[in-house]
Amino acid sequence: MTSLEKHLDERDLARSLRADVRDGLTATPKRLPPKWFYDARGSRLFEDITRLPEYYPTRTERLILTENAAEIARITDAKTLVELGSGSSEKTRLLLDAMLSRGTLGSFVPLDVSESALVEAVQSLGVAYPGLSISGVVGDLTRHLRHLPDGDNRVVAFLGGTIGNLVPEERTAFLTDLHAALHPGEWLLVGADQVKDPGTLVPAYDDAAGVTAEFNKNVLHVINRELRADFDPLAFEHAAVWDPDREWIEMRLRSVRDQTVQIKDLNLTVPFAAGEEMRTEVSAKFRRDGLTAELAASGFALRHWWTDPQGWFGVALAQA
Ligand code: AVJ
Repeated sequence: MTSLEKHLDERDLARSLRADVRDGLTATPKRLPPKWFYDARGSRLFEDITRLPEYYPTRTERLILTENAAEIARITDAKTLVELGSGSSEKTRLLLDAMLSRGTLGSFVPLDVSESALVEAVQSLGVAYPGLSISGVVGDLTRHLRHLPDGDNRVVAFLGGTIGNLVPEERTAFLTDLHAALHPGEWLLVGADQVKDPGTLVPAYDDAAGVTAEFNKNVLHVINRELRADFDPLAFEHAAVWDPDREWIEMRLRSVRDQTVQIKDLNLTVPFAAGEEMRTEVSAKFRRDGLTAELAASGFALRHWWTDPQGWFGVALAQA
């Protein structure tokens, strides 16, 4: 049984893209939110990133989940698995398999902003898990948590380190909203990339093959297409910078020359100075204690913590 519920349609998406681009490109310094990377091409480029030698998070988290999915299933006895920002749901299968063999699981609820990614995931999972009720929700994880289907003993999985795309204030708002959407005793399973040597972190966001650079510039292609803009992607350079105070990676696009960009649908002309940098993504890195405190501040109690032998990536299981 599969179904799809929409809390976001093309008009909502178009409206929020316009607002984000107008706000971000008229701010100082300029910025764009990372969620606009992921059109079909951007999602493909991200999949390529996950297979790069420098990009350790995906394979490290997969290792942690492979080793501990059975324990996660045993501890939670999940009846419903909710996955936020599910994208392609390869790691989800590890959890679904473990929860199904435990015998408690009845439904899976993936939530994603991308309707196409969601439809694909719901269809292929529907074939692989014919007995499972799968209800996709097209929505924005910072806005539509209230619309999660009610259930009992739900486990909400937020994997991949995507929580790091939220800045601290956004994380607090997100965790507080999520806590309000859950019943006491329900679960949050969150994957968080850990603080480590910048010599490891920076190449993960600035790979030798240039895939991350293409991914970063993809936001310019998206804006060109969706808002009739004339960004020249060749006139911007990719940069990945470790901020040791805030403990996050920033991806930026640096203008290689003085230039102006027209964004027709916004009636906006945007000047860039040579060397000017625009922030396109924050990818925060965590420490166990800091994450535990953030979870606690939103009402979640950390129950379990798993990591890889090098301590590069952490998976936290917390209870509402
Ligand atoms: C999908 C948000 C987890 O921050 O590591 C990969 C996105 N950006 N390379 C991350 C990303 C550049 C990724 N997340």
